[in-house]
Amino acid sequence: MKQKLAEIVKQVEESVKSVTEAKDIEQLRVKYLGKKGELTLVLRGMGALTPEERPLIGKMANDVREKIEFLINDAFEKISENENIEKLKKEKIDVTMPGTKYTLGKKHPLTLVIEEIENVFLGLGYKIAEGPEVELDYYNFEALNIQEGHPARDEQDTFYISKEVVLRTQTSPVQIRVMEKSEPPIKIICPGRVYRSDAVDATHSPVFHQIEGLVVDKGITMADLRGTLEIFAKSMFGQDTKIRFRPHHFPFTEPSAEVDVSCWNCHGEGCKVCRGEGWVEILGAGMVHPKVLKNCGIDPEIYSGFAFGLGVERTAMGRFNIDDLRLLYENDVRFLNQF
Ligand code: 2NL
Repeated sequence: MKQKLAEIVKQVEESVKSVTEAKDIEQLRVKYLGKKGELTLVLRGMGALTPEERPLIGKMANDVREKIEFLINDAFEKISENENIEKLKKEKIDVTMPGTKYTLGKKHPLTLVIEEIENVFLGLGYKIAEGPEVELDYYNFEALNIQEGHPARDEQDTFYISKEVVLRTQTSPVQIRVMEKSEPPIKIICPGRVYRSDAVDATHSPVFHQIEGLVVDKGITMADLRGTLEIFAKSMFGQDTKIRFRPHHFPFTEPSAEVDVSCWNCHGEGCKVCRGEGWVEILGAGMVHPKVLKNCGIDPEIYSGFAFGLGVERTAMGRFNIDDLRLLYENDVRFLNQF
């Protein structure tokens, strides 16, 4: 039996030398130490030993087990270390290789202008309101006192989905919806996409952006409108900016005005930006027409309000000195990266 045990140790010593893969080591472990392994078979024969021999052989068998375990574990460690080294060699990274270039996007100039304007009015306590781009003819025209037969309602100018449904031509319908649903005081601005049936050129696009503002409360006057637009113009174009009102006509305001700001480029001297005028038109505005208030269930005897509208593309073109509106839609990254 002693001899048998010694033989097993020798066999293991030989086997571990020739093994090259970790999985083969596991096979050796099963072969020698497993339930049906060689060592177990020898130990089964212990019953035939004399009581004197038994503890001696028992101790020997334990020593042999320890020895085999040591041999196998040692071989396993060496082999897996080698396998790791091989693996690392294969996965070696060349740190001198050029990396993957990630390009970080930027906000579109129209988004920049919209956010800047929103921030001015949020600072004045306004809320931002939004509404549908596909709108009922009633909200887009009728409620705004733009009557049947008005040129703005012509199919030449407006995209009609059906007789009663249009693509909104301004964001005023959002304001109508807010007035219908809420009680004054109302202080909102409505930014959004609007549509008009225009051919594309340097200053026209069938899809463009507008921001309208509306304030309705007791005792609102033209002076409030003027003060508000002055604060707005100064924060957008610089503290030395002046504004001026020119009489105009809109069906939804009375009185109405077109609003100019002193040229941000030449400060009134006259230049290319203002075409020698010293002033640049940026807004339309006025006191909300009493009929419009009435259409929304607001009593014009108690309340009054002002409203204004501005074109975002126009403002962006002025702000960033862009001479062709089409640049804003072509999305050439060489253009967009400049803002
Ligand atoms: C322009 C002119 C303007 C308004 C928009 C408005 C809205 C309601 C009632 C009354 Cl709900 N008015 N909006 C008022 C005056 C002018 O826009 O030239 N926009 C580019």
